[in-house]
Amino acid sequence: MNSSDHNHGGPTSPLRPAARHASPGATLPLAVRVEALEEDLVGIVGRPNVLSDAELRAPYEVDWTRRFAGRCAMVARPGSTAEVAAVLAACCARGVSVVPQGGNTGLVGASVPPDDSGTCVVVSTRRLSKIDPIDKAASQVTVGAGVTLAALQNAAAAEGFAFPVDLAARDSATVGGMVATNAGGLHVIRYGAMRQRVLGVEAVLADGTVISHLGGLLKDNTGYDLSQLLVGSEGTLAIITAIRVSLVPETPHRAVALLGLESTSRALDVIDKLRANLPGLQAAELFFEDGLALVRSHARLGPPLARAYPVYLLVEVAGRVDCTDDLLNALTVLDLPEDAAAIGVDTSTVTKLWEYRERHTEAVSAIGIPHKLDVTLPQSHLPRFEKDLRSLLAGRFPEATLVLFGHAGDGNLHVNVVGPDPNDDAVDEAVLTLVASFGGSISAEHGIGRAKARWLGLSRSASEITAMKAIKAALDPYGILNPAALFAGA
Ligand code: FAD
Ligand code: 2HG
Ligand code: ZN
Repeated sequence: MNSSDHNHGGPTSPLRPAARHASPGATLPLAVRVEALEEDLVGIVGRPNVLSDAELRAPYEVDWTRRFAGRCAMVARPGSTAEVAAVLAACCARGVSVVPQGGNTGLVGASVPPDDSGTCVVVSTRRLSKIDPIDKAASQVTVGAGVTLAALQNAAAAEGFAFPVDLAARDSATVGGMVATNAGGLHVIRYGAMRQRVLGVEAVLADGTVISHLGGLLKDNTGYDLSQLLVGSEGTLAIITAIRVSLVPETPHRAVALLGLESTSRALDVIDKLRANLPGLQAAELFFEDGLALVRSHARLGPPLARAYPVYLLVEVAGRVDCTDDLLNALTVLDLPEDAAAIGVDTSTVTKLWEYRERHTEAVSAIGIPHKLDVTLPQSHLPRFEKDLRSLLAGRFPEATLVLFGHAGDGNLHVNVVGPDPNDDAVDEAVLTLVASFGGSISAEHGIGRAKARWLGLSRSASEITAMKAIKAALDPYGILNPAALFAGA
């Protein structure tokens, strides 16, 4: 490991000596320790980067869904890896817990304080926003954890590359947060999720120790892969400060088809056929008639097709040369009625067609605070799961509105349930139990966070959870990093 600081230009204030081996000073009352910590943090990141005023803290204390909120003592905004290290060393020495936060677009409640005690520190990574020059020979780049997905995508495009993980929260979600959640998104069928793009990370452990492995070597069998261990760790093992990612060649030509279909089974059949005929297929997104109606009324959009269909599938193909004919030829094989497809090849039509799918999340939020359940099923079980889910909700939660959509090509459905009290998790329990009965996963891409910690055992065995807890205890022995995430009651 070398311990180079990716953001070496950052620190302006003198760093306090790290209290690495001090055990949390638990002998003093927590309120006294938190007060002393504020002075420590001001000494590390400077007064303007310690937000303790309620109004300044507020945007960091509630999550995107509004279902999860809490209160912290302060928000610390370090500007370099060295500052993150000093902040964590100080929090560890004072025995004060830390919630790492990037863009705060996470959907499982783990980026905000877990309760109203006002005793934790939110560490925001947004100032870690440096993008190194692209290593063109290797098709790689190192970026700070606070770089947004859109900024990384734009930097890659400027040099003829693409960063192919994509999601609707691209303007706010940070690369660090996307690594911490192993974000999936819209192009997993072609390029995989974040895990497949991460070649190495720099991170700070709970006691302030920096670990750094940003060399980007393709072959590197030198023991445990600590970088991959941090992918999907949801801020429970370390704060990621920089990431080395792999890029792909830019594919500037895109073509999209929005198809109206009669059933979910038919949508899966279409996906199978397109996969076989379209090597450039990069998205296969599913939504339903009621979800489309909600999006259309929220976003004031006209109908995409001449008539309504029960099921919609949005498919996208992209390449280095025009791929419109590829898409049209592949659609011919499907034998669809003529008016059942809307095609987009220019940027404006492509963007418009994507709106019908991408705006589901905000349209759901506009009608209430959802129970948001992000699940994967073995693909062949999707139609049966959909049927059982609809009858389960109609029978047990008649007041519920279900908005179902997702990445059908990955077997990933987003189950949004609005109506039941957001503080009552009976509906979460019922849906996740149904998912487990199909051999599915209770979290496809958003993570476990706070929202699903109680049900981790539905997807992971007791011995797996014990092994995960052992790793947590080894890297964060005082349990100060995101204590409410992942493990219930940890
Ligand atoms: P945050 O919300 O700030 O944090 C998320 C988690 O990561 C928390 O546990 C936090 O503690 C931890 N964390 C953040 N930064 C760090 C760090 N530097 N080091 C250690 N831990 C850290 N997700 C998908 O997978 N696919 C989608 O298609 C998708 N679409 C979305 C669309 C919308 C409109 C919205 C609002 C969200 C969507 N998401 C999607 C969810 C969200 O954008 C992702 O989970 C994203 O990865 C979160 O990034 P963030 O920077 O906002 O992280
Ligand atoms: C998406 O695919 C996101 O749009 C958000 O993962 C899903 O809002 C949701 O449930
Ligand atoms: Zn998604």
